[in-house]
Amino acid sequence: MPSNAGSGNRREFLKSAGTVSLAGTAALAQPLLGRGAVSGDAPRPASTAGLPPLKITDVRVIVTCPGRNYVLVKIMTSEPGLYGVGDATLNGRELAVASDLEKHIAPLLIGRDPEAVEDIYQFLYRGPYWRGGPIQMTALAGVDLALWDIKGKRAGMPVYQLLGGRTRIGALAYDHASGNDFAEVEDGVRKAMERGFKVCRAQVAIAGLQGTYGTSARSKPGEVAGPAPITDLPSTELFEPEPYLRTIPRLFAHLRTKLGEEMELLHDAHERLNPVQAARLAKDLEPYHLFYLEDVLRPEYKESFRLVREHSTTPLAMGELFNTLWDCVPLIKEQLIDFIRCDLGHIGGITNARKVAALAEAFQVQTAWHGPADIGPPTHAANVHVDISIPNFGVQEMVFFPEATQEVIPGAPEFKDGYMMVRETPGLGTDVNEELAKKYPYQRAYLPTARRKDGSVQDW
Ligand code: GCO
Ligand code: MG
Repeated sequence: MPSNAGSGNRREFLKSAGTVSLAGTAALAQPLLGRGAVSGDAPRPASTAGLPPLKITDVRVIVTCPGRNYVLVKIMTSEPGLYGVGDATLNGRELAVASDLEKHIAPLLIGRDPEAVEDIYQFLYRGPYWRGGPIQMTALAGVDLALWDIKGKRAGMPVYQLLGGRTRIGALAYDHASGNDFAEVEDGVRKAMERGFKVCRAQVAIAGLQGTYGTSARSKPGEVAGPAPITDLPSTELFEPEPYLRTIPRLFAHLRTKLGEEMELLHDAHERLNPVQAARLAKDLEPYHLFYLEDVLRPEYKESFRLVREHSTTPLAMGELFNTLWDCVPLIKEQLIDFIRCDLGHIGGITNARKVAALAEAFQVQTAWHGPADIGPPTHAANVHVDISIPNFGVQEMVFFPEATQEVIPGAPEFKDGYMMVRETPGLGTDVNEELAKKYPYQRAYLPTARRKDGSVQDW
């Protein structure tokens, strides 16, 4: 039992950015029964022909805030110099995931064979009995990405090669445009077009409401991801469905009149509507031929997608708040959506995303993985490795990371002529500079919240 593995001084890590090491103690506490024989492991023969057996020797959890908070997982192995880096960032609950990784998950990994990616995924998902949820699934994603990174490095191949090889030249990317009025949004879409984007999301502030999702943080299309909303406590926005429902179709009417039909446009309703409002919006947007309408309903109400579907041919995307494969099943198997847009960082990483993608393929649903600034470069890289190796990829949300983030967590995918490209280096292509990370300590930050005019709670 690695129960006491360094519990004392590592408590300190929660107070600032830092590196948490679990080397040594936990490994020594395990009776080593042979290859891979750690607690909860199955004895199995070595599978990597010609290469010596590998063991996880250390798990480091790095919390850093180079512009906004990120949680990185660095898994060290018994092969000198061979390690993997994963991203376990959950916006606004970073320390809960870091603590899960450090206190509960890392001790289980020491001594284990890092090549057994699926087995480790199953063990960590089903092993604790309590399963799913954003905190646990983000922690799993951090581990999963680091393991795929190790596998790629060991094989000497970029991860997409291990997933079956290329199916396309790059991942069609979309940018974000937003503004206080239609002209500002139009300007934003034009800038995205000039930069080479073929797809752009459009969000506009709603007159009379204070703050509107998607119109403040990333207001400069084609530029770096906006600053994290680092406020001591969450801000409060105001939302009313009626003005929102009247404004959005007019925005797209404006954009189509000014920009024509060529540019692909999409919109994120951000889980704020009820079923009949969602159906109305989808129907009213039909003439403007959106690439898709995103998250019209809250994730709990999968059944309600049927109503939206029955009333409109506007393509629908959903999934960034899903945490498991089974969250995706109802919408996919009934073809109630056209794009599944899970967050690889919150559904357990590449291992689970491949299954979601394969399930979607069988029902003619395409992927559109979540790619905001609040997940780190390793997840963005993982998105693209999957995008370019599956047959049913749709589109990829992307951001440009600020310089400080690029220095601390280098290797994010590159943008070229409308597409995202991963680096051709072995593994995921991303890394973490642990020394530099220490210069950017964690800062408490929350997502905004929202209320209705009568003061009641509203989804943001
Ligand atoms: C998107 C998302 C984000 C989320 C954010 C929350 O489509 O990019 O909706 O903007 O709000 O990831 O942390
Ligand atoms: Mg969204």
